[in-house]
Amino acid sequence: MADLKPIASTAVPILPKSPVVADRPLSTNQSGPGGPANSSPLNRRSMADVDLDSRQNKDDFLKALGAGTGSAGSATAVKENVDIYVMPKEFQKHNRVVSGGNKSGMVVMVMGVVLLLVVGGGFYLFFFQAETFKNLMAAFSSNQPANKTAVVKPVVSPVAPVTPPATAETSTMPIMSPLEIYKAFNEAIAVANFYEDYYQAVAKYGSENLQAAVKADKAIVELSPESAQKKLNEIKLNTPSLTDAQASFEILPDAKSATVKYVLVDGASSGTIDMLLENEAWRVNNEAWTIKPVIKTPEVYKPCEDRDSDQLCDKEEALLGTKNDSVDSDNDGYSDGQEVINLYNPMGTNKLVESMAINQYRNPELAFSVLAPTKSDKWKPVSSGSTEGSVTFNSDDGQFFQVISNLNASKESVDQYYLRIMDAGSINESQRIHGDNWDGIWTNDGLKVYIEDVKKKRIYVLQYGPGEGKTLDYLHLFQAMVKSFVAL
Ligand SMILES: [Ca+2]
Ligand SMILES: [Ca+2]
Repeated sequence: MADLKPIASTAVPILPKSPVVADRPLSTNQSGPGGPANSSPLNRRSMADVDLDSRQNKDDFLKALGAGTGSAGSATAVKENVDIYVMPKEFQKHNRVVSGGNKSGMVVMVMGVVLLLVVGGGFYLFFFQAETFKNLMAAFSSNQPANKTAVVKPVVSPVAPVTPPATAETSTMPIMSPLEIYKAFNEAIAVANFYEDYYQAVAKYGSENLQAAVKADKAIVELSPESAQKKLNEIKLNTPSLTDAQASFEILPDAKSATVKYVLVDGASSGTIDMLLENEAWRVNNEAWTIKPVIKTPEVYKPCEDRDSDQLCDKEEALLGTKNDSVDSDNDGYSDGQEVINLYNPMGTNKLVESMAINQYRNPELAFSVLAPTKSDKWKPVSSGSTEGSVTFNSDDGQFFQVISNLNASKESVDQYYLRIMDAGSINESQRIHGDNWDGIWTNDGLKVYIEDVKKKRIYVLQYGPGEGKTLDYLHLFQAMVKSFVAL
């Protein structure tokens, strides 16, 4: 039986060691084509699987196989060719348990159906009732009682909270304090160019009493533009700028009037303003100022940077495209400054209006035309008024040129006008300037000129504002603008 050893050594010990006799052969491999009906790998066993250590069992086994032939040799032949199919013990046992459990099967089926319903319901909630699903999940996670989780919260759309409608009382309460109202009134006066601007400020912020007083004045004040201007100047002079002033206000016990108090930075000037509550808003009724006399010192302006000393500032050269290190940028024998003041283009043979920054600005309503740097997007004109009014050309660095145009109903001469407005005693000949159809007078600081057309229809004021920097960066362009002025 030594020839069986190699076979045994290659056997795969899948199945439990047990006496072969315990596993009854279910069938043999004698049935020819088609093979055994029950040949699944689970229960397929061969001779190799037989426990060869148990000689007695093996011999019995072989004897049983070889019973038909009656010889040991035929038994050996059989062992080479026969497969034995056995159902493993555990499997047989297991099958016995299952086959006997019809009741358990029913329980499993019912549980399956219940599970299916639960899972299906969950899917439905998740996909079609997302809000409810979230609420349920939130309720579960916060361990709320079941009856609370069933409450579906209303869906809140993400819109701004609705503010309750204001009651009649709050909607008519004054929004600005007496101090804020007076401040706005004071600022409106500070930026007023014409008496009409002051009149509008009173209409907006003044009490009925103040409005009536100003209305009575208006007819007299507006007899001529000069008298209106003079009145405005007077008002502006008597209404100090409130920068750095200390201010406070007090609403009086009747709740219908208030007092605003100012102490100016000089410590000696102060103001008391009476305010009244009219039509549910604070109004300026009366103001009284004690103003310390100011000794006027002429404004000090710094000359501009002019690196090549050609009478054209560096900023002007940048605007016009000339060289700030060359006196004669276009090399035609005339200096840059000379060309600009005589209205020629310092970068070519043409007139100044051909320059890259200069336009001919015309305003038929205000009846004038000038050369202005509006071809450059750094300078923008702002117009106000129609028959009378002003145009301001603002630079992007806080400086401006301005032309004011007033009707001259009383045919006042420009000399009279100048002497009256400037409160001056005389005019130097050096102050005079003339155009093709106008006569003008420069102020002594060289930043303003009063112009009258030869028909005395209008008085124009042209002025240059160097801004906070107080540097005369565009003085030559302003002088050129004045020179180019035409009364229409
Ligand atoms: Ca220069
Ligand atoms: Ca030149």
